[in-house]
Amino acid sequence: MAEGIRAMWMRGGTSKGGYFLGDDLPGDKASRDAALLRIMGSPDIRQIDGMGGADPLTSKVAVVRASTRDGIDVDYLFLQVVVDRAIVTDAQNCGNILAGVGPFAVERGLVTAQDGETPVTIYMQNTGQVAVASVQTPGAQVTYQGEARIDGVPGSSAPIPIEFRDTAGSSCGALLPTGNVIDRVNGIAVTMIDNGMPCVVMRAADMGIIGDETPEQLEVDNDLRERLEALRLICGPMMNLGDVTDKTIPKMTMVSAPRQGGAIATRTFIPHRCHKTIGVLGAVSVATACLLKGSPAAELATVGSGSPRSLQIEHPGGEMTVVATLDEAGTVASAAILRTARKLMDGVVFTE
Ligand code: NQM
Repeated sequence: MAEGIRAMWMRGGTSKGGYFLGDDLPGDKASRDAALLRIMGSPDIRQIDGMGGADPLTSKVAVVRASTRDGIDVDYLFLQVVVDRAIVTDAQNCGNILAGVGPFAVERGLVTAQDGETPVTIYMQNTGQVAVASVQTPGAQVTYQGEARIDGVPGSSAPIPIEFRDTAGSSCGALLPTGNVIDRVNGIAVTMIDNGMPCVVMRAADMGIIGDETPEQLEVDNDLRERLEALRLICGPMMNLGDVTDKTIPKMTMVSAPRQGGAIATRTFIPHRCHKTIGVLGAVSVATACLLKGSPAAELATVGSGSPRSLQIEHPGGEMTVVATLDEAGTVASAAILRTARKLMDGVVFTE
């Protein structure tokens, strides 16, 4: 019988996926990717022959190792396993799957738990940046139980606050890779921005939608999807991302005035399915766009004042609060968000 590969399945924030120790996966990239496609059941829109949930948000992988970097506990590589194509890509990061990395690192013995709370400093290999997650460890054991609630997940869990530093230009080399707060692409005013996740932010109204539609309503709008993809393929190279045909970035966020007392309302294509909520680093990038004077997002947003500042980014499942610390110039110097995670399965997965 085949031996299988050791894996933990976890919900991280509003996403779900497989968490692996680096040494438990095949060492060469081609064999690793072949194994992950097999494990998830890709390519197949139903992922019926694998662990993936037939949605980009549940077809995700974290590869974690003890770090040799100064001041860093673990290195985290995020891999998106595309549902309907034989693609495994490291071109994007994921702040939701990141939420499970701290507890996973403690559970696998890469970080020694303290009694109470254990900070885990994580180097995000996809973008070369650092995040610090605080894991609840009463009696030096990870607990997933608690009172923290995040929109998009039923019930409550132990809080995992995560702080991001220096995320500007994570993949594009600069916060505003074109140097402009606004560019016009195919007649649409867009902000191309990267504060942890490359995003193209535009007014929902300019794309012919209201901005309060459900993801399902937007996903059946083929004309909208085609126009978004045409924009994305032009914006990718302008954002220093090269040809993005086979990449899951940039994300396409359509914004409108807030409906629930937050900072802004969003609908995001990631990039071919509409997100049921919003990505973590996507929310940080959109919050940053709201603070850029003259941007389409800033015109619609309610941003308050002072620093640190809480910006509630509304999405189809509720809101995600980004706590932004601003520098003297009013740009975001660091950002924090609250996530939760849950261990679902610990065992082996098979590739035969
Ligand atoms: O932006 C989905 C998610 C994400 C990414 C996506 C994420 C982030 O919700 O940091 O978390 O945009 O593909 O997991």
